[in-house]
Amino acid sequence: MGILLAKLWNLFGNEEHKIVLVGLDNAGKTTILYQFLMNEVVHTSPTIGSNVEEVVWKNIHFIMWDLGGQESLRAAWNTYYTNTEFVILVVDSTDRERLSITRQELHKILAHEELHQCAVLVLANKQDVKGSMSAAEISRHLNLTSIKKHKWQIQACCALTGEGLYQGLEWIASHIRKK
Ligand code: G3D
Ligand code: MG
Repeated sequence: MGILLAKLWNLFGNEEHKIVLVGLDNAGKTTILYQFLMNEVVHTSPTIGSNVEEVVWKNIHFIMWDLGGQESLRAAWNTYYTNTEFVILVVDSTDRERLSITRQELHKILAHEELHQCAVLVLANKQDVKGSMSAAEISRHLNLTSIKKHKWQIQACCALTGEGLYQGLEWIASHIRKK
C-alpha cells in the first residue's frame, strides 16, 4: 500500500529531484538556471555562494542548485551533495585554457562518496560563439569515456537562446522515468 501511494504521489509529480549545477566561474551556470526557470536571459553577476530554484518540467519537479564556480568557492561544492541525483557540469566551450581544471574538478566530483549513484550531464555551453569547441572535442579532453561508474551524457547548448538545454533535461527525465 505504501509503495502504491508513493508511486501515485510520484505520478502526480510531487517528487522532487535534486540537481547541482557545477562548473568554473563564467561557464554559464546561472544563465542556464534562469533559462530553465523563466525561458529568458537574465543579467547575471558572479555567484557568491549559490542560487537555488524549483524548476517544473513535464510534471517533474527539479530542485536546482547553482553553485559559485570561483576557485575559492569550489571547495564548498561538496557541502551541497547530499541527496543529489544529477550533476550538471557546465563547460564554457570557448575556454580552452581552463578545460584541464574542469577535468580535474569533474573527476573529483565523481569520486565523492555522496555522488556515487548520481548521473552526470555535461553541457557544452556557448556554442553560439565562433570557434568554440565541439561537444566531441570537450568529451575527449574531459576523458568522459573513462567514466564507468556513473551514467553520463554530453550535450551542446547555448544558454542565451536555450538551444540544447531541453535535450539535456530530457536525458535527465528519461532516467527518472526508468526508476
Ligand atoms: P556562471 O554562473 O557559470 O559564473 P554566468 O556564468 O551565467 O554568470 O555567465 C557568465 C557570462 O557568460 C555572462 O556574460 C553570460 O551572459 C555569458 N553566457 C552564458 N551562456 C552563454 C552562451 O551560451 N553564449 C554566450 N555567448 N554567452 C553566454 P556577461 O557578459 O554578463 O559576463
Ligand atoms: Mg553564477
